[in-house]
Amino acid sequence: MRPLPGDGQGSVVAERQASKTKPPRMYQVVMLNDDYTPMEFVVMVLQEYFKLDLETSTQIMLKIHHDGRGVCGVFTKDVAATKVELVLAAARRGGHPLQCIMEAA
Ligand code: TYC
Repeated sequence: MRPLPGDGQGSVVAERQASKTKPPRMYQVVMLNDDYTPMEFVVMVLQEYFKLDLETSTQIMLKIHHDGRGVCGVFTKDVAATKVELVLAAARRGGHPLQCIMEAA
């Protein structure tokens, strides 16, 4: 008779293997400064699309305003690409030149 698994006759227990799946590459979404987009709009975008609170959003907006660029968050590739698209679409709807890019983290 064929041995049943676990009956001690010919069944083999594989040792747990270390995971071979690497963590996904991450991407930071970066917003760039310009002279025309209102500060309030940038703060709204950070709250709405990056789920940041008012204080954090204001700090990031001011960092971008002073340094020329700032990181809004770090995400997997698809999520980062979607955030960039949503931000750019909202900016165009509002008639603002706001620029947003993604970079490998
Ligand atoms: N520099 C803009 C102003 O003075 C504000 C601004 C901040 C614009 C961040 C874009 O990503 C930006 N109205």
